[in-house]
Amino acid sequence: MSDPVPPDIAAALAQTAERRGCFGDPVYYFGETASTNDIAATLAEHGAPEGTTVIAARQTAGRGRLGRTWFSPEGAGLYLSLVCRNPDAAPLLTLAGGVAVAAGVRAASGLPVFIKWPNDVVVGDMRPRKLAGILAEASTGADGLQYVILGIGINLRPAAYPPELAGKATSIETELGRAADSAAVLAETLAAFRELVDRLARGDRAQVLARWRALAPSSRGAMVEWTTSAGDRRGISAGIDDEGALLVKVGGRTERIISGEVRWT
Ligand code: BT5
Repeated sequence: MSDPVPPDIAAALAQTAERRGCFGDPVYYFGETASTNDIAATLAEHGAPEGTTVIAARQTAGRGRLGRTWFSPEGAGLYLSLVCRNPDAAPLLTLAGGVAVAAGVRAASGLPVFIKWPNDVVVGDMRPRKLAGILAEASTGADGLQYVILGIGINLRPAAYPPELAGKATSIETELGRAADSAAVLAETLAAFRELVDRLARGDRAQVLARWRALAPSSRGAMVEWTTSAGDRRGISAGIDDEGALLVKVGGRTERIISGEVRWT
């Protein structure tokens, strides 16, 4: 059983109903849950439509990629997951999620945030601090893709981050020096996401990629390092290709990185 949707969220969703389309409709709100991605996946298994949204005030087992933890204390962040079913949009959903969060945060707060490949929303150029993260989890069946759950965590207010996040994590309020309107951040993110997914569904990848590239200056010309089974490698970032892979110049060659961890050095 879900909890009542807080009035500020209900009001912001009502105000943006036309722009956000199916995203945020229906919405399920929980005071506490293990992970909103798990609830959204269970709902999707039971036929929940595209746009179904799960929001929690806190998560007890929020997760990132590759088994990592997403620190999700009460009141400090927005924790939400979206059910996405359009197979044409699926390949670039993570990138679209990053653009949507960046656009939503900018529209609702004015804070100039950027994207760090593949899915970090950050503040600051030289020493980027992470403000938000995106986790796309796909479920495939015999007929191909069934759904993708797009999980989004956005830090709104300062929190007692664990020591390993000190200096690496930040929040909208920390950066702006004033409170963020969390309901507006949510509603603007959903509206931006809807526009991007509509474009992908029409086969228009170019605009989504162009917006991502414009928000991700560090994806070009930065020194990066990554680990392969053959050891550490270094190169200069050279943008993303049309599938969203990071291109890196190593000597005279260009390598294509599709997953794993890249370190900006
Ligand atoms: C991500 O993973 O950045 C994806 C985060 C997705 C979280 C949302 S919240 C709603 C939904 N439900 C879930 O259970 N998850 C999604 P990744 O790129 O692997 O980054 C994880 C790393 O970010 C951690 O290892 C920490 O270093 C750092 N981190 C953890 N919590 C953070 C926070 N609140 N703010 C900034 N950095 C954090």
